[in-house]
Amino acid sequence: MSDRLTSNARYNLIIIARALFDAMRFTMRFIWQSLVLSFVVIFGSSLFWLPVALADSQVDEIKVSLGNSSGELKFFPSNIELEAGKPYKLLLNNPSPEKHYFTSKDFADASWTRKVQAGKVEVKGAIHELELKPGAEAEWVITPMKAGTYELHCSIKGHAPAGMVGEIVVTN
Ligand SMILES: [Cu+2]
Repeated sequence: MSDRLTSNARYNLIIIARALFDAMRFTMRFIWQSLVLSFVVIFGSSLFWLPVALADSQVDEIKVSLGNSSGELKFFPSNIELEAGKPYKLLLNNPSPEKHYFTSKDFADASWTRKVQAGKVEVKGAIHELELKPGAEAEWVITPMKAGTYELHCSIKGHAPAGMVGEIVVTN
């Protein structure tokens, strides 16, 4: 009699242990599945947003030629449209046979210059105008900070009256 009870009790213990084990396994599987799911959701959404983040970090490049190879005294283009608060890389070049200036003091004052690179030289400090010799190129990384219409000209004598002027329009 006592032997049967003991074996019954042992049997019950095994049942309980197995039930506990099953419950634990179920819980572990549930936790794993939730982990994998949240992993997929988090990574999936970050992959989805990645191109947006990359696009935001890209700087718009704007090419401006000072004069042209046939010696016209103009900026190409002469009208530059920018958005305030957005960074730009102004790629200036001089394809003409003579020296020109990119002069826009008020625009420079209303903007934040990150760097100016000309040749292999990086220029720091306040920039109001850039001198480009024939064939020269310069890179001006700038963020306009204030909306407005700013005049642009070449400060070589006679060039502005001959038409070497332009406008930089900054909108909000
Ligand atoms: Cu000029």
